[in-house]
Amino acid sequence: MTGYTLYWKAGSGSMVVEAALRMIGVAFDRVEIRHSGELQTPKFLALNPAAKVPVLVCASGPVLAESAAILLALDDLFPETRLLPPHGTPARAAAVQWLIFMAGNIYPAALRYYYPARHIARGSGEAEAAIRQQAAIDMDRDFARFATAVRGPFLLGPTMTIADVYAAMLADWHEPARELPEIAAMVSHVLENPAVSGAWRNHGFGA
Ligand SMILES: N[C@@H](CCC(=O)N[C@@H](CS)C(=O)NCC(=O)O)C(=O)O
Repeated sequence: MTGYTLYWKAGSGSMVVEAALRMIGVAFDRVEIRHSGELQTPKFLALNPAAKVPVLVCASGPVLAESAAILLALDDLFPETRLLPPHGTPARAAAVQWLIFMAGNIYPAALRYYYPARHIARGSGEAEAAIRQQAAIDMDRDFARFATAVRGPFLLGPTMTIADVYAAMLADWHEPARELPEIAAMVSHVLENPAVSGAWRNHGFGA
């Protein structure tokens, strides 16, 4: 047993956490969630009552959920990896701002797009189609906002941060985002990193 256990699901947001762990180079165990029912077991709900992956269990005690929060915690634990720029710098503030923007806007829109029935009390085919349509519009708008901030090829210029990996992950869920030149260039550069491409393949991204 290692110091970290990642609960992960193919195609899910646990990809960016696995990429971060691989970038850090720390050993970790992996527990695969194969279907949503496994998230509803008492054992899993004790880890994350929200019944969602990713979850990162640290042998030292903490159980972490919420993708952006896990990445910030890993950056605090392993600052030498530079998942994010150093504390107190304007570059870090910008990277964290966009990381939170994506986690708070684009990720939830992707969930509305793929699981519209979960976002309406009494669904109908028409209502769910409307939710999907609006979610796609929201993602188009928010990726366009993000793209204007990208210096190229990465958000902050020549140096990749975990915010770029997060953006690439979300873009894999929303094909129109990859038509934006800034995002297309970012995704291809992000995938040149072997740690990221390993996690990407493991999670079945790019299929
Ligand atoms: N805000 C959460 C969202 C996590 C989330 O919604 N994860 C999805 C997979 S991408 C999930 O576990 N859904 C439950 C399910 O598939 O039943 C985060 O950033 O970690």
